[in-house]
Amino acid sequence: MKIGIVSDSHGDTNALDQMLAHPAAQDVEGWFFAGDIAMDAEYLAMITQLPVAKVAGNNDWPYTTLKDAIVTEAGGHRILLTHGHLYGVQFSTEMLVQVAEAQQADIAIYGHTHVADIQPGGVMVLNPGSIARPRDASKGSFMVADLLPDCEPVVKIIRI
Ligand SMILES: [Mn+2]
Repeated sequence: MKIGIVSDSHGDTNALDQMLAHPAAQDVEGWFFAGDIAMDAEYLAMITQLPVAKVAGNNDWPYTTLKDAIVTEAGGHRILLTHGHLYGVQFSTEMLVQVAEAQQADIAIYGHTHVADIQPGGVMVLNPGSIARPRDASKGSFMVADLLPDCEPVVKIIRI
């Protein structure tokens, strides 16, 4: 199963449109949105008509009913999705990994830092960066990941 991962669009639906027009996004079967801002996840769901897993970011507070973290299954994997600000991701992903392990998740997706990140391991840690306000390059980024049961996910960072 191919999933798309995006975060921190901060209301920039043009950036989301650019992402959706990218060749790498064409065969995505479902999206993971790691927060900031919640309305953009709804936009994504409306435009794509695909399932969108979503959580609240720090900029969504207090105007959202979304959860801070969810665990969901896709492609034979168990995935923790969170914005990450509550787990101190700007300093370290250690707590994020601990929370994922406690939930028997083998993938942890976060956002908030606006810096794309892939850390292989018992819990694979993924941050798609920011599609709209990148801090690690001039162009925004998102990810696509191929998920097959009992296989290490194949993850790509895509710049728009
Ligand atoms: Mn944030």
